[in-house]
Amino acid sequence: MRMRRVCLLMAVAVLCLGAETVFAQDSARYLYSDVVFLVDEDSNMTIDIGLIPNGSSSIGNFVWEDRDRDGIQNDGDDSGIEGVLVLLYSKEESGYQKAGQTYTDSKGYYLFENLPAGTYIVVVDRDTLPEELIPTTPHAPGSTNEDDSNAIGSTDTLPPE
Ligand SMILES: [Ca+2]
Ligand SMILES: [Ca+2]
Repeated sequence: MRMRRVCLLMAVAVLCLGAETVFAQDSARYLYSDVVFLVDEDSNMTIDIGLIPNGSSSIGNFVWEDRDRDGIQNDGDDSGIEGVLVLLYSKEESGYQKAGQTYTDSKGYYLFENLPAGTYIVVVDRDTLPEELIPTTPHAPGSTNEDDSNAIGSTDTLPPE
């Protein structure tokens, strides 16, 4: 009699697991497992929570001193600027929200990885730049996306509008 009941409950558990596979894709706060049935003095050490990065996209790349003032990254391997605070903002329904921050490395490079698809703005904190430097020409004539500058504006308030 007892065995028959367990079989029925296991069938219900399988049904629940199928439904929860769908829920696992949303962004709600709490993750929960499939149903676990324990009898007296039982032990189940197989309930594990697997996680993956929320996205496979990335944004970078370079903060540099445009020594010849042409708006193009052609200023030598030592033109990158280290230690610049770079902030990432993601566009949400309520406006831009901070999504991360990092510092440029010793060569002037920065990278935000494992991002979900979306709309973003990269922000540089000028307080972390050498004082004498101002932005060069963005999207300069003769440049490409790979070697141009993307600093198109400035603001005293965050998030940017
Ligand atoms: Ca240049
Ligand atoms: Ca660029």
